[in-house]
Amino acid sequence: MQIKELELKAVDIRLRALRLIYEAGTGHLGGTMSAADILVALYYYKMRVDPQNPLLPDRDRFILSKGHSVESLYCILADRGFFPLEELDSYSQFGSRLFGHPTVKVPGIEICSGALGHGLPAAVGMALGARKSGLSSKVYVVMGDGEQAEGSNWEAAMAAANYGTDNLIAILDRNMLQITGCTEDVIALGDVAEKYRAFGWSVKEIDGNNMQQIVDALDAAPFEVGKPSLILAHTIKGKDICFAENLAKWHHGIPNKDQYEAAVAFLENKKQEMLSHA
Ligand SMILES: Cc1ncc(C[n+]2csc(CCOP(=O)(O)OP(=O)(O)O)c2C)c(N)n1
Ligand SMILES: [Mg+2]
Repeated sequence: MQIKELELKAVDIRLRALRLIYEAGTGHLGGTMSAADILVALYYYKMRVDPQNPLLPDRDRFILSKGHSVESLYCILADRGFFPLEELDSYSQFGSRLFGHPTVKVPGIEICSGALGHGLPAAVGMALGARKSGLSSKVYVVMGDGEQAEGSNWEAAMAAANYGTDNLIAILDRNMLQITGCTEDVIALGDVAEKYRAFGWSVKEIDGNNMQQIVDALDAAPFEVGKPSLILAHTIKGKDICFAENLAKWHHGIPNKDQYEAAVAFLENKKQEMLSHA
């Protein structure tokens, strides 16, 4: 897909994910919207995955380590054909496999995630496994910035550099918020680019809601031979949900009817503007 198509797709995915959360009355609006552009670039542009054969040995692997942001991912997996689109209606319903956090019951999901701090360690193992098996697979993992407070990330970061896993590309959704407030007020993350560099990673900073920048960074990875790559993606939590941007209370806030309709109108309008400029 070209950049304009990817941008349009991101609007559609936001509309679908918003509807999922509104209708189910549960979900994580803020983080699913901040990461939506990154997930669209991965699934419609970059990753080698086959919805008809989700366990293809040489597929690229994706882990949503900040598993609470799963709604955009479900919408993408359904749209790509990993499972039927109609199944999205069952999100968070009793008996559905579309839980509020990803599980391996869902085709296309590689690991259960949501307990923060597990995605990067698992990704390091997958990257090493792929290399040892002679596969050209890349492993992509999306982490949260609040999630960086989990010490397991730093053990994994050290191991990844130690083993030179340059088939590992981590993307850090740096939206500056976690569940209770600003990351810098809860557990300060500070200069996270320098921290990862000090751990032996190669780092690029981008606007993580800018499709061109996301695509360019994904194309440039690995940034250095023999080093794991970190894309430090500066994003807006609640991106494009007019009343929810940059507000911690929308981490898992549920829109009321008026808010839902206003958000849908904003996104539909954005789509029309994009189409009229196409
Ligand atoms: C081990 C663990 N501790 C606490 C939580 C509760 N929790 C869920 S989301 C969240 C905040 C995550 O913030 P961040 O990683 O910045 O995600 P984002 O801002 O992208 O939503 C927390 C603390 C959890 N899921 N797992
Ligand atoms: Mg965050």
